[in-house]
Amino acid sequence: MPANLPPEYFEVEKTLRQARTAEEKISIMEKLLSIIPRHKGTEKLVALYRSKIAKLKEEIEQRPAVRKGQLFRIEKSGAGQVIVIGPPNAGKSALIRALTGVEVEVADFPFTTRMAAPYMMPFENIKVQLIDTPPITADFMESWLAEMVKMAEAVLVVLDASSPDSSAQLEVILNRLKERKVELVPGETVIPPDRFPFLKRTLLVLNKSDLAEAGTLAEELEVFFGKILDRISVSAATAEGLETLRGHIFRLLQIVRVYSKVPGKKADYQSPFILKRGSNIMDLARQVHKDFSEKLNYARVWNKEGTVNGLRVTRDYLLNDEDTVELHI
Ligand SMILES: Nc1nc2c(ncn2[C@@H]2O[C@H](COP(=O)(O)OP(=O)(O)OP(=O)(O)O)[C@@H](O)[C@H]2O)c(=O)[nH]1
Ligand SMILES: [Mg+2]
Repeated sequence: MPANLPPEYFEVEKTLRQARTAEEKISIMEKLLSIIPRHKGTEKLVALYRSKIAKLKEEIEQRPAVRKGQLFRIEKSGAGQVIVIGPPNAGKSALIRALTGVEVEVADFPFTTRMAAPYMMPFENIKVQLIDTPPITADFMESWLAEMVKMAEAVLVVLDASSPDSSAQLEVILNRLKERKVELVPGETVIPPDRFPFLKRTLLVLNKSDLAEAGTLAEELEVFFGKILDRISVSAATAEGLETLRGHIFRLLQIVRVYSKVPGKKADYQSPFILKRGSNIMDLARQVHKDFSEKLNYARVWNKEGTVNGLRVTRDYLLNDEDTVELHI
């Protein structure tokens, strides 16, 4: 009996040839299983893929522990580190390419990205470090990925808004991280420093908004998850929503930019000091110079809006984004 396989089957089957790792092969074969129509003529093929997947899973289980425990960290750079995670093919790399202008490898098959890699995203007068990562699936997550999420200041979860699998994939990601003691929380959450399990401020990025099927994911997520995380619709392909996304990423970091100035001179607006939101004059003084932190007498502050204009303040004055400060010994 003929198998009558649809053309999509052969498209995906081609990518199997390029698959190198067991994880990759499993992911592609599962995709094939979801495409193959079920009838007498395809029984053998379905059984074949099932047994291949089972063998590969065994192979993964039996890998030596050293590889599993591999440590991996990326040196922080810029105003903050944001890790970009998600299911295969969601467009994580495409999004990073669109935000940074760097030629990140993007392709139409799963597990294109195999290693974590840092890229710098310009935002106004600062740069934010974005980390591209290999995908997370129900069958596989790199052992070091959860550790890297713990190290980052914030998380972007990229989903393909045109895919019917995205809600289920989000659930897999949330659960996988939870198993490793990482919980993803909304962007405005204030996190106590000694909080355990780790809470990470997160934004859901619903990518591929340019595709016709992309309209319903936001609603679907609302039904499944309620308002657990903030979300934004974008398209890495057309750049729709990307400027808004940049602003969201900046706010996710919960930092303020402060310009320090010498009396009688202009501040350098191109190189702000970066402080955590909630920092005061004394925190700034410590960053500017040891002398200031030891001998600081008072400071003068100007704000962005022009409503604070050279106001004389004490050490515990709370700083706002884009304040200009003159430190006086
Ligand atoms: N239409 C459309 N296609 C997109 C968009 N973003 C990414 N793609 C396509 O989606 C496919 C996957 O993109 P990648 O950026 O490689 O996806 P990824 O999430 O990095 O995938 P892995 O590295 O395998 O985890 C590619 O064919 C991209 O061209 C988008 O906004 N719109
Ligand atoms: Mg990628």
